[in-house]
Parts: sequence; structure tokens; C-alpha cells
Amino acid sequence: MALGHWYWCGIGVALFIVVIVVGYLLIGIIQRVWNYRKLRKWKQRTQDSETLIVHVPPEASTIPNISPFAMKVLTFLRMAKIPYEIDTGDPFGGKGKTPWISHRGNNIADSEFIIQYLIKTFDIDLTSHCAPEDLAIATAVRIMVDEHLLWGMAMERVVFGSSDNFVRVFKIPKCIVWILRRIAKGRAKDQGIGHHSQDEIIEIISKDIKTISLILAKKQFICGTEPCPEDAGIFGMLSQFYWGLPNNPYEKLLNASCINLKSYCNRIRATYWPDWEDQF
Ligand SMILES: N[C@@H](CCC(=O)N[C@@H](CS)C(=O)NCC(=O)O)C(=O)O
Repeated sequence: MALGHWYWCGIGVALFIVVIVVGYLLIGIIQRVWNYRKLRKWKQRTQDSETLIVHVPPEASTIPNISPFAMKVLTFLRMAKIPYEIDTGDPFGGKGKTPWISHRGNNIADSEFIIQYLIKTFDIDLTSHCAPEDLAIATAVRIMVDEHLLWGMAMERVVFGSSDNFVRVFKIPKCIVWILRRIAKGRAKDQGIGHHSQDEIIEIISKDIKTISLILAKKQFICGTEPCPEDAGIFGMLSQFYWGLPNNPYEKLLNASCINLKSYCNRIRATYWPDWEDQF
């Protein structure tokens, strides 16, 4: 009798494991098929057209886009005077990230690959005024922004910040905040920064911002008097601190000891986003 009990328990556990594994595999297959169909749809839609489609998340209530990488690509397009159309129906591309673009039947993901593609395809030169060593410093700053400042922004916005603020800026339901918070916490732990306290993270990220402020000094743009593509990336992230996270500790820094970065953000916004307010 007791043996029969254990037998059925074993069968139950084995069935449960099989259901989980099959479910997991099925979700993976559905995702792949979905992704393939999405990429094929945009390839077909754009292959006989010159229209450049930029896939991004929907607009927020205080900033044209809540994704720093979307703001980077959109600002670059405006700097380079390349016309584009926005699609918010398929914000995530083949690599599962936003933004991505579709142009002449090509689907390109990752802001850096997108900008390289646009420079080559549209023969854009926004760096001839930069001394090579200045451009190298600008690139190092942009990488710090993309790979390090990003985490401070994400932690403050999603994990530490008020969910009411988040709901208002992102225009999303409150239950989604809880899911995003869990995802962000897990990823930040994998990256490393998530093991620090809020005060420690503020200290680390404030140091980054002060460093950029010192490097920018009195220059109008990161390489001097004219913008270069790295400005689009730096602005894409700083604009999130400045306009995309009301009352965050870094906004206070921009308004106090890093006033040159505040002017930098305002300058880029005034030059390339005269229609800022019309975006939401
Ligand atoms: N290296 C990528 C980063 C893009 C990225 O991380 N985008 C975020 C939004 S700001 C995203 O899509 N996150 C969704 C996810 O990771 O699942 C780029 O430069 O485009």
C-alpha cells in the first residue's frame, strides 16, 4: 500500500517536470516563430521603400521616449537630418531589445549598429571636426553612459523610485511596475550593481555624472562646438535623468553642481527637439 503511494507520487512529480519542460520549450518555440514572422513582416514592408522605420516603446508623459537608447537613435537621426517614421507596435527587435530599425528590407538592432548603418547608408559625417583624441574620450564617455549610468538610471527609476511617479511617466498600469521591478532587481544583481544599497548606488552614479561634467567643462558639445554621434548617446541617457524621472537624486545634481550638463541637455533639446512638447 505504502509502496503504491510512493509509486503514484513519483509519477506525479515526473509528470509535473515533463509539463514544465514542455511548457518552457513551447514558449521558446512560440517566441522564435513570433520573432521570425515580425522580422519578415518588416522586411517585406520596407524592401521597396525608402522610408526608415524606427521601432521604439510608446511615448511617455514627460519625455519623447522612456528608452535612453531610443532617445539616442532619434536624436542622432535629427542631428543627421534623416527623415524617419515611428512604429510603437513592435518595439522589441530580433535581439529582444528596443530600439531597432527597418530600412530597405534590412532589420537592424542595437543603437550602435543602427548608428553605424545610418552613417554608412546616408553618408553622414558628424566627426570631421573632432580631433581623434577628443573623439576617443567622447566614445569612452558614451560607453560609460550606455553600460554603467544605465544601471543607476534603471535602479532609481524602477527599483527605488515611487511607483506612482513611474506609472505617471510611463503611462502603464501599476501591476506592470511590480513585474518590471522584479526583473530589474534580478538583472542588476547579475550585473553586480544590484548588490549595493541605494545610497551606495547614488554615490557611484553621481561620480559618473560629475566625471562627465568635468570632461564636458565649458564645451558646447562633447567634442567642441559641433555635435558628434556620441552626443546623441550621452543626451539619450542624461535626458532620462533630467526629464524622465521627476525628483530623482541625479536631477538635483544636474541642477546644482553639474549645471553645465543641464545646459548641455537644454541646448540639445532646443536644437534637435523643438517639437518636444508635441511628442506627448
Ligand atoms: N545595447 C542596446 C541596449 C538596448 C536596451 O537595453 N534596451 C532596453 C530598453 S532601454 C530594452 O530593450 N530592455 C528590454 C530587455 O532587456 O528585456 C542598444 O544600444 O540598443
